[in-house]
Amino acid sequence: AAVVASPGLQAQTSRLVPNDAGKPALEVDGKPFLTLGIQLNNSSGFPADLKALGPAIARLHANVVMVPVSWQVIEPEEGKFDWSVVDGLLAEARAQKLRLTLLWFGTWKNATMSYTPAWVKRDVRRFPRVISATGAPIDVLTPIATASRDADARAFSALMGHLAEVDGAQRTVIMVQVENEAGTLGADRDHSPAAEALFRGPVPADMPGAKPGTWTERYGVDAPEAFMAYHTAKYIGAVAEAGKRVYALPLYANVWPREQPGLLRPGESSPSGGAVSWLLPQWRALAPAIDVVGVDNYDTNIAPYIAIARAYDIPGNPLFVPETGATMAHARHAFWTLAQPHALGIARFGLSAESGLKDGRPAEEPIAVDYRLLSGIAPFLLPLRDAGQVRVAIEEDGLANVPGTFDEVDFVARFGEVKEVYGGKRGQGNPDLSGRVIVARAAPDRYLVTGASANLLFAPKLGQPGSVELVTVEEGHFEDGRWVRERLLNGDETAFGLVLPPEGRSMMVTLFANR
Ligand code: N0T
Repeated sequence: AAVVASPGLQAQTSRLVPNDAGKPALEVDGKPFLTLGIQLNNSSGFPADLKALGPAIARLHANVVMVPVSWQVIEPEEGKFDWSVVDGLLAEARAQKLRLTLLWFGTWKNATMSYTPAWVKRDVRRFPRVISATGAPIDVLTPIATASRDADARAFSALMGHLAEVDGAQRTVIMVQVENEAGTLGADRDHSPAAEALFRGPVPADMPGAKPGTWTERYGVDAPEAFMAYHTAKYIGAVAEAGKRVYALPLYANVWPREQPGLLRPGESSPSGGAVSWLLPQWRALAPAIDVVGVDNYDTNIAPYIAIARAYDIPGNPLFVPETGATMAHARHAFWTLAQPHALGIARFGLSAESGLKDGRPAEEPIAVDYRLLSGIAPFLLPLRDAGQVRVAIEEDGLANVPGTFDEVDFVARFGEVKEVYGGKRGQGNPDLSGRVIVARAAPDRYLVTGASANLLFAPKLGQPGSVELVTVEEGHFEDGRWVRERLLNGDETAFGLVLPPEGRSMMVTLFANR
C-alpha cells in the first residue's frame, strides 16, 4: 500500500541525515525511508495522468511515485510561472495519499534539451547549443553558457520556492531529481569557438585531482568527456544550489551509465559529461548541492548489474537506482539492491495503466511482490542492513543453491524443486529464475526471512556440534514498525526447509542451537 502521511504535521519531514558510513540516509517522517518507487512515463507528468494511473500505482505497492515536472510546463513565457500542473499533481497525490519525488526536466533530459521552453529553444544566440565536431549545432544546450545555467537555475529555484510555499508543511514531495541523465548526446564535446578556447586552455584548478596541464595533456583520449563532465557538473551544481537555497529538500542527479558491453563512445551512443563512474568523485565535488548521484540500471544480467551498482556505491554516495525495468530479472536485482548497506532504494521506470494486469485481471508484477514484502519491513530491516546483519540470495541462470552465513549459523537458499541428487538435496532452479530471499539477523537466535520462490535451510556452522532446530516460525508482516504474527508454520511448510511460495512470504524465525 502507498505510504500514508502520518497525522502529526510537525513530525513530517524529508531529510538526509549523515550515518556512520559517511553516506547520507533518507529519513521521512522521522523514520528511515527505503524508496520503493515507480516512475511515470516521460509525458505523463500531468494531474489527469496521475489520476488515471491511480489503480496501477496501487497495484505496484510503491511508496513513492516519481513524476516529471518540466521547465517547458512551468515557465512557458520567461519569468511568468504557471503552477497549475504542479498544484494539480500535488492535489492528486494527496487524494491518493502518495508521496512524490519530482523529476526536474530542465536543460537536460536524456542528454538533450527537449523539455526546455520555446523561448529557450528558439534563442540560439542567448542560449547557445553544443556544436558538433563537424560544426553543426545540435539540440543540446552547451554547459559552458552561463545564460542557460542562470535561466535554468531561476526556473528551478522558482519551482522549489513554490514547493516550499504549498508543500513545506505537508511534504508530499520528499525528494527532487535535478535534470535527467545530464550530459551531451550527439557530440563528444562542444566544439564552438568559445568551448575550443576553454578546451585548449589549462584544466581549471578546481577540477579534483587535476595536475597542471591542458585537458589533452592531462586526460589524453578521455579529455573531451572529462571537459564536458567538469562543465556539466558545475552547471547542474549551480542549478541545484539555487533551488536548495530556497527549499532544502534532498536533491539527487541520475546517470545514464557507460559500463555496458559494446562500443559505447561518450557523446555518440551514451552521453558525454554525465557522472559516469570514472568521473563520479569529480562530479560529486564539483556539484556539492547534489546530495546523491543515482544510477539508472536496467541490466538484466547480474554481473554487469552489480558492477554498475558498485561503481556508484562509493564513500559519500549511497547506492540509489532511480530507474530499473519491469521484468523478473529487474525484480531479482531490486531485491539485491535493497539489501545493500545504506542503499536508498530503487524505482521501476515507466508505469502504464495496464501495469500489474494480465488479461484485464490484477496480476502482481515481479517487482510489486518485492515492494509488498519490503515496504512494511523496511524500518526494521534498514538498521540491521546498515549494520551488516543482512544477507541476500538471488537466483541466476545455473545458480539454484546460494549459501550464506552469519556469526552463529549458516544457511542455504535453494531455488525450484528440491531434489535428492548426488551430494545431497539441491534446488533444481525455477524456470522463471524468480528465487529471491533476504535474511536479517535480529538477534543471535532470531532471523527475519522474506522473499519468494525459494526454500531456506539453516544449519550449524562448520565445526559446531549438534543441530540448529526451529523453535518457532511465525509468518506475518509489520504494521507501524511492529511485527504482527499471522500464523505459526510447521509441518510441510518447515520440515524440509522454510518454504517461500511464489507470491512471497515473511517469517520471523527463532532458532535453538541444540549442542
Ligand atoms: C531513461 C528512460 C527514460 C540495457 C529510457 C535510460 C528516462 C530516462 N533512460 O526509457 O527516457 O526518462 O532517464 C537509459 C539507459 C539505457 C541503458 C539500457 C541498457
